Amino acid sequence: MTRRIRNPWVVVPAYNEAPVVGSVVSGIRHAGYTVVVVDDGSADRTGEVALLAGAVVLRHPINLGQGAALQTGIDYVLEKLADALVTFDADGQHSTAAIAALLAAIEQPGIDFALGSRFLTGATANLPVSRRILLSAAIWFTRASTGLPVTDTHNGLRAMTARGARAISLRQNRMAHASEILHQIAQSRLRFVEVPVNIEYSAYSLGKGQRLTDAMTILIDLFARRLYR
Ligand SMILES: Nc1nc2c(ncn2[C@@H]2O[C@H](COP(=O)(O)OP(=O)(O)O)[C@@H](O)[C@H]2O)c(=O)[nH]1
Ligand SMILES: [Mg+2]
Repeated sequence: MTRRIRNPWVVVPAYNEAPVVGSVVSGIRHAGYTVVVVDDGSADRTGEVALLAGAVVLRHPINLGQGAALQTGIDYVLEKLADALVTFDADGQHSTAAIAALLAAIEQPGIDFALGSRFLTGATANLPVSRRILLSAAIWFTRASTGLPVTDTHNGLRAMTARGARAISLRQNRMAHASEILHQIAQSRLRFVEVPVNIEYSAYSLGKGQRLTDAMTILIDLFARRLYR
């Protein structure tokens, strides 16, 4: 028997995404979902654009990083009695079709997390070679340190039940929160599945995605993990 999700929310962290966040929000709204955008201290009109497109908008007065933006969104939707949530990037890289697939995965009994993967059969991973190399290293480290047999680690597209969300408490800044989530999933002993998702690498997203310095930060954070365990 499957569980029935009644009140799913889509949580969108956004930092200076005014050119694209409007179409991202309206795509999610058209797919039938309630969405909260966490405007992470943007210097542009991200918050206004998201609001006009039909999102609930929360604002950080200063930029706190993607992990903090996600945690603000997670706390908010739990207060709104969401029974599930999907995390979704604001930069147009994610496809709204994935939302239903991820939610269907956590409707399976005993599954509290569905993690988007670019590297499962069914996904087309058209990512640039430099990203692929970077990700391979991150995936290798994360598998080794969490013991979770994941095929993708730094993918912002995921779903979790409210119970799963309550087991997550992000403290890592910048992009290191992606591996932090996996560590907390491992610690929670709740079950996860991976779901194939396609990620679009547009000129826009490549222009502002993670850079090599972020990758170094991720690797250093992975090594320093004992600090917060
Ligand atoms: N880079 C960055 N992204 C943030 C921040 N806060 C929120 N975000 C959002 O997090 C999402 C993922 O960021 P992105 O740079 O595209 O990462 P990538 O696609 O994993 O390389 C986007 O929707 C951003 O708008 C921040 O401080 N820095
Ligand atoms: Mg991106």
